Amino acid sequence: MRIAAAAACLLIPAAIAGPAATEPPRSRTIYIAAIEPKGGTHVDQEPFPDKPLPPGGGYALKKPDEKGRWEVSTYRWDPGTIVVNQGDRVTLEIVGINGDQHPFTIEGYWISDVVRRGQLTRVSFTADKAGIFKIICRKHAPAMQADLVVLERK
Ligand SMILES: [Cu+2]
Repeated sequence: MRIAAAAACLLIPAAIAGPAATEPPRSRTIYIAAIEPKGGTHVDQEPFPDKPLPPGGGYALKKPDEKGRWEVSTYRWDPGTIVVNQGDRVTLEIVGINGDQHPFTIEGYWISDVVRRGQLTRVSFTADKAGIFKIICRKHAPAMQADLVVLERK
């Protein structure tokens, strides 16, 4: 009885696996921007944070200037989640808006290239592996990551 219950539990993850591809493979172009959201205020309104942000280039915390204004910023891929179906022919068209350059790798597909400000970088591939793959900027760790979600074709 106890063994049967344990076996049933082991079967559940397969039964509740994520969403699957529901349409035939097609070509998709996804438009992405490398951006740098920023915020700032004055020490009279909000004190400068007493804890540093993680190192790696993905976050920047500027100390108060001579007038007491301080700023925080991060680098992002926009959008941060990209969903395609397994078998799709995918083109990522990435424009550099903020930051001089973004050397990046798509984990699992092992595609690497560089995005430069004011330029388009296009990478094309067939999404033949299902799963969730990080698009990582190696210059702005840990924050500048997006998820490429490839829905399994069953
Ligand atoms: Cu970057």
